[in-house]
Amino acid sequence: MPILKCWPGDGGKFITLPLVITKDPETGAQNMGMYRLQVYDEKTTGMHWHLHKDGREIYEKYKKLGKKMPVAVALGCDPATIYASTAPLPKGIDEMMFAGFLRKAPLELVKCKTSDIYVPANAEFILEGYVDIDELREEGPFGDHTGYYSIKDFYPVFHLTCITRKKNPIYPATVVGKPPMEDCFLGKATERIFLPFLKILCLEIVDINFPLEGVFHNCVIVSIKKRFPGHAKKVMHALWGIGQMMYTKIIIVVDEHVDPTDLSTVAWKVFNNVDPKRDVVIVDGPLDVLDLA
Ligand SMILES: [Mn+2]
Repeated sequence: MPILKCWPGDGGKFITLPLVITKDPETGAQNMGMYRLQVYDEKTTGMHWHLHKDGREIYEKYKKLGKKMPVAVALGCDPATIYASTAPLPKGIDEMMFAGFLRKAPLELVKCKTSDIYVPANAEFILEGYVDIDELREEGPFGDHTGYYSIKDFYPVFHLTCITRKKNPIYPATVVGKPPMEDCFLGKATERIFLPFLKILCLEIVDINFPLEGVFHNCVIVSIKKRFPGHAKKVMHALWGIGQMMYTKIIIVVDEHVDPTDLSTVAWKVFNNVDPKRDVVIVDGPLDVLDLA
């Protein structure tokens, strides 16, 4: 496979668009997430699941049970399915079901050859294998979507035991780096697809903009229908309480007549109308593992 080494300081070649599929040993529910795979040799890769990710949580369950963890990796599916693996869904919502919702047609699945995991039937390649619960190996560095290298760290190892593929498969890849890069548009899709859900949770939200330069989790501009003093602060705390919005470092709240995507107007309002001593709220909270500060 033409697996890319994207940047000169990268620790090696990385599979950058994998759909990593795992099965909860307690509930049997599947999870599909996009976790990069650093190629170590012909049969092993890194398994880069961060502390906060669903795949990692399932891994912790296998660890408790003392069992080897079966893992399947789909490479090259339809765009909705690839996107769904990156979507910040609530825990327990099946990414493949969500892909079916986006496609307006069910996603056809097929059982792996060597495990009970179900994988998208339209994938170009399926990598089957396992993660050993006692094994960690150095992973990285990797030129990340922040525009900086993520430093080396220890992560689990994926052992490849079986490959199935289409007759003439196409290997998919993406290159991330200083924004705007390819992944920015996955992020923008999330912004639009999830806005209606955010509006259900926070009725006062009108629109939202994650500027590309903020690498999504760092900054959000939100416009609201303000009804009472302190309303902006209520919205900030609500957003910090919703899923991956917890990583947001900077939230800028504007009135409903300001378009959050009109950065010039947002800057004009903020620079002129903010009394920092009164209006800026500084709180503590969790950060993404990739945070550079
Ligand atoms: Mn999930």
